Amino acid sequence: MITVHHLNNSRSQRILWLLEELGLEYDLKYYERDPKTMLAPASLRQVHPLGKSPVITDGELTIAESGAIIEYLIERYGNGKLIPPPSTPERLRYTFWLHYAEGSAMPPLLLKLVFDKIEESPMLFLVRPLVMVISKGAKSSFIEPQIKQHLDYQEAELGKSLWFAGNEFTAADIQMSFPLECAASRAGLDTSRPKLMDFLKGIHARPAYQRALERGGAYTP
Ligand SMILES: N[C@@H](CCC(=O)N[C@@H](CS)C(=O)NCC(=O)O)C(=O)O
Repeated sequence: MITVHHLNNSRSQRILWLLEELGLEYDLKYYERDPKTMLAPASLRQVHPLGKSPVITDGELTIAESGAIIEYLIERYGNGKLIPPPSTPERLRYTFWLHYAEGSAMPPLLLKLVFDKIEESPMLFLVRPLVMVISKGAKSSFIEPQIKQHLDYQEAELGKSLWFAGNEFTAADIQMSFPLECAASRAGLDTSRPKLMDFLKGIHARPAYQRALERGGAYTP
């Protein structure tokens, strides 16, 4: 039996969604973030040394990293679903987006989150102006232009087909959901990029997405 070690408000929501799309049975083990640090509890390190979510177990196997988990589930249980046929242009696009989501789209979004948190955190009155100058400088000179470049690129790509890998919905769309949801909630993704907003509307309406939310609990990335 597949067990998903699920951290609230996290990337593991994507794995629940994938399992629901594939119609597979799975067990769910819940972990709660520390409300102050937002880190996962130490108990998650007993499942995998990195202590990050998602991580799944399946029999003797323990698999971490969203992209690797998606590849495993699709290959082992997918029966050809949610993946374009091999040696097609769509398959190459699928592989690209599967890696791009965590490898390229997430890093600037994560940097923005870190700098936003720094700006909000309590600090000595005298050091605040200096911290603000450094943080705002990093955001305006590097982080925000990077986010814009990625969102522009994603918007243009969704102008070429209905979904990221082509005209069929695939697991690459599931993988891309998290950076887009993060961008919409805290990095300025809005209706000025209609294709991306339609993408979000489309995935949120999917019954499997809704079922995953019911099982996973509150989700506000
Ligand atoms: N690239 C990894 C990222 C894993 C990751 O950082 N997960 C976050 C949740 S979204 C986490 O576990 N955070 C809690 C912590 O770092 O303690 C993946 O896609 O699986």
